[in-house]
Amino acid sequence: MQRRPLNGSRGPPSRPAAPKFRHESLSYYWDTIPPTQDQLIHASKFFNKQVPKFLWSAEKFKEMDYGNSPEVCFLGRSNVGKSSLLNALLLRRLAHTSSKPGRTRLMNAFAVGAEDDLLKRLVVMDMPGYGKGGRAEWGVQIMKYLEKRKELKRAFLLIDAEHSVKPADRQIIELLKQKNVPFQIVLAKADKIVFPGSRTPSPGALEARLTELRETMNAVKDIVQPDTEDDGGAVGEIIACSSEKWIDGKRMGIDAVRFAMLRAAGLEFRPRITTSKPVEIISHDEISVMKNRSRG
Ligand SMILES: Nc1nc2c(ncn2[C@@H]2O[C@H](COP(=O)(O)OP(=O)(O)OP(=O)(O)O)[C@@H](O)[C@H]2O)c(=O)[nH]1
Ligand SMILES: [Mg+2]
Repeated sequence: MQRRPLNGSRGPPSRPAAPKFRHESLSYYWDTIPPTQDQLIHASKFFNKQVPKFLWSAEKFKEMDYGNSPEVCFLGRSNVGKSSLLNALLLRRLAHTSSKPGRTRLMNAFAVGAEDDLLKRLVVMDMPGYGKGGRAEWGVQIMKYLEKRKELKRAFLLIDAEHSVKPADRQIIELLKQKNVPFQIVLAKADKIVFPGSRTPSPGALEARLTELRETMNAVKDIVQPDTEDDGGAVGEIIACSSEKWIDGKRMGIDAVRFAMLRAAGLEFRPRITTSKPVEIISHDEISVMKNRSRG
C-alpha cells in the first residue's frame, strides 16, 4: 500500500518554490531603449528561420570577401567564449571551440537570415582571440579589419563575467574608442556567476548573485564610458549571457544579444507607431451657428 506523505497532502511533499529568474535582469541599458517582448521574439525567429551558413575564412584583411550585407564581429580574449556564443546564437555547431586558448586562428564569416536578399541577412564574424594563446599578427589583421571594413556595424567585445576587465581588454577598449569603432560589451559565461554549481540556488542566493553581476556591469560601464565626452563609439548597454546555461527553454541572455546584433545592423523589428487621427477644431462661433440651425 502506498503511504500518504506526512504533510497530509495528496501529492508529493511540497518543495520550496524555485527562485524566479528573469532574463531581463541580465541586461543593462543606460543609453538605449530595452527591446520589447515582440522584438525579442522577432530576433529569436530571425536566427531560427533559415539554416545559418559558413561563408568564408581569411587570415588577412586583404583576403576577405566582400558583400553588402551588414556585419557584426565578436572580439575578446582567447577562451572567453566567442565561438561558443556564435554557436549558441546560430543554434549550430558551426564554429570550432576548445577549452584551450587560441583555437580560432582565422577570421571566419557566417551568415544568418534571408538567403535571397543580401541586405536582409546578417554576417557574423568570429575572430581569433587576443592575450594568452593569441598572436601579434592576428591583432594587426583584426585592427585593419576594424578600421577599414565598411560593412562592419558593431563589434561585440566579450568580457569574462567572472574575471571582468583585464589589462588586455582595457587596451582594446581604448583602441576601439580611439578609432571610433562602434562597440558594445557582452559579459560572457554569466552562468558562472549566477548559477555556479549544479544546485538550484535559494531565492536569497540568486538575488545576491544577480546583485554581484550588476556590480560587475557597473564597474565595466565606468571603464567603457567614464563620465567624459570621449566615449568613442561605445554603445550604452551591457548584456550578460551564457552559451551553456538554459533557463525556461532559453539560453541565458541569448535573445537579448540577438536583438542587439539586429539593432546594430538595422534589421530589428520596429513596431509601427500609430498616432491618433487629427481632431477638427471648431470655433465657438461655428458651434452657435450649428446650434441655431438645429433649433430653426
Ligand atoms: N560555463 C561556461 N563555459 C563556456 C561558455 N562559453 C564557452 N565556454 C567554455 O569556454 C571555453 C572556450 O570557449 P570558446 O568558445 O572556444 O572560446 P573562444 O573565445 O572562441 O576562444 P579562442 O578561439 O581561443 O579565442 C570552452 O571550454 C567552452 O566550453 C559559457 O557561457 N559558460
Ligand atoms: Mg574561438
